[in-house]
Amino acid sequence: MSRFKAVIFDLDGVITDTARYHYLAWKRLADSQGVHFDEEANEHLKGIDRMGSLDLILAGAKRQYTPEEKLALAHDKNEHYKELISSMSPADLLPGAVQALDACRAAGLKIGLASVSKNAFSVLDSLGIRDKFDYVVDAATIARGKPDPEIFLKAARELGVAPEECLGVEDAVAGVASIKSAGMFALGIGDPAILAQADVVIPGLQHFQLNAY
Ligand code: B16
Ligand code: MG
Repeated sequence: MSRFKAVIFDLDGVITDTARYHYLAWKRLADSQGVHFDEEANEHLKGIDRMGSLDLILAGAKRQYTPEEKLALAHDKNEHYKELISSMSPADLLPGAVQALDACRAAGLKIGLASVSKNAFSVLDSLGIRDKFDYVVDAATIARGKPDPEIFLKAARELGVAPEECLGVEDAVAGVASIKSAGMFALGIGDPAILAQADVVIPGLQHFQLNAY
């Protein structure tokens, strides 16, 4: 028995490792603009939406960009990213991801997905797991990205479950903050020193144990 009625998962970094592809696409863009960008800087972009990520990268640029230029750069990055993820398959599921989803289903819990990625539906299809979710938030309908609680609250509302009965699963600092300000229990995936705000942190979903939280 679990004390939760729903589990709401993040996608990138929790179910599959698209962070690498985001990094490669942002790196090419940063290089083209003469802006320094490395894997450490990329850590700060995790869970941050596309335009927010671009603003963080361009903060290191020598000049100002017009809104039109920014849209064009974000578009180019996304085209490159889509090219990179086009060959994804079920082999790109992180260890334990399917087992965790199936354990939630077997326990009778609702399952939601709260990704700010506008590519989330196509990634789910490539991974072959779209039908494992009762509700997937459409990132295009979200006004405020993580760390705002909006996306997790929307998932809970659509699943018909009160926030305090939801378990949120996240790999990003901004994502954990989003879960906590939504009033949910936060399971962090990664390093406890980085995800200090999470209630519990595990290294990956292969360590997911629903009844332990
Ligand atoms: P897109 P998540 C986030 O997904 C990523 O962590 C973040 O790096 C990315 O910039 C964001 O999605 C937007 O993605 O450009 O595809 O719309 O972690 O919320 O699943
Ligand atoms: Mg993530």
